[in-house]
Amino acid sequence: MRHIWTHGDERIDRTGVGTRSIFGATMRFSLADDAVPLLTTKRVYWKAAAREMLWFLSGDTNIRPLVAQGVHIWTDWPLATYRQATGEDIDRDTFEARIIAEPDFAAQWGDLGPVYGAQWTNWPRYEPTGDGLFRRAAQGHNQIADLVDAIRTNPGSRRLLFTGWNVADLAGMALPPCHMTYQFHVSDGRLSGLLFQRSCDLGLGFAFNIFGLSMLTRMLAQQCDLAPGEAIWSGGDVHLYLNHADLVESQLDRTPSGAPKLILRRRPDSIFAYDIADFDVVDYAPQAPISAPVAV
Ligand code: THF
Repeated sequence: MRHIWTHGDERIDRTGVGTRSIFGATMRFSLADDAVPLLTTKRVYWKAAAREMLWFLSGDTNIRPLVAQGVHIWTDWPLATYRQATGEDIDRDTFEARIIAEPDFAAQWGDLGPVYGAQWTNWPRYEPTGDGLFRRAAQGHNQIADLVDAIRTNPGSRRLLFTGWNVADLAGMALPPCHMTYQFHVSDGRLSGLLFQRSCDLGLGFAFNIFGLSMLTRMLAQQCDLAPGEAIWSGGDVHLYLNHADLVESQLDRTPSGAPKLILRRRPDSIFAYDIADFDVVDYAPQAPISAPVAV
């Protein structure tokens, strides 16, 4: 954070907010003994990040179940689309209340298009119709189910990966995937996860994305009877938004402390059967939360 804030290349980004950015960065964290990378220089709402990861795995792409659980991190994109399409100056709380109360409204305005969950569990698959044509199959490729099978049956593989970057579907997405490719590796009975993230909001999203990677790696390790290895994170454009000065400077003034642990309380029957109550974070005593605006 200090390096980017001091030496980052200042540029105008897609959102118009402006960033300081570097290109290419790697971090690695041990997941051994339940260790989990979770910022202590501000409170991170890890349950929101955990609910988001479970929502990806459910295959859902509508914000409705998130909003119903009090997770607001995806609301701003459908809200912007709604405001633009209708010209209505609806506030965020009213929009979220309608998403929860009115299923038709949620179906029309709450969907993000074929984003993470759709590609992870239902990547479009085509089958021949018999007359030289192809039609879209009812069930696509479930990359997550295939990954669990592959880790179990072929742990030495260098193809233990899934990706959300479906080129043909990008135009239909509210936002093309940022944390786009996850690769896994088994060595010495330990499972490590590596995430390639093409674009990283280091002030807000990163804390969620690294927690998600770690949680998913732990779940996969548990399902495949492996011990947790490392969480390795690799970023393309890694940036700090210029309107995050308070967030950045307050955190740089603080000293990290403590060693939070992620506990998996139960071993569900499948990678798709986890519930938020199956996760706990202990030994987490962060410093005060710092709020900051998200660039849409
Ligand atoms: N766009 C931008 N500009 N930054 C991102 O981090 C980001 N994401 C997702 C999609 N587009 C993005 C959305 N994920 C927060 C956290 C994650 C998000 C979006 C927003 C956020 O505002 N966090 C606050 C509040 C948390 C809460 O309300 O519980 C925080 O203080 O952490 C990156 O995946």
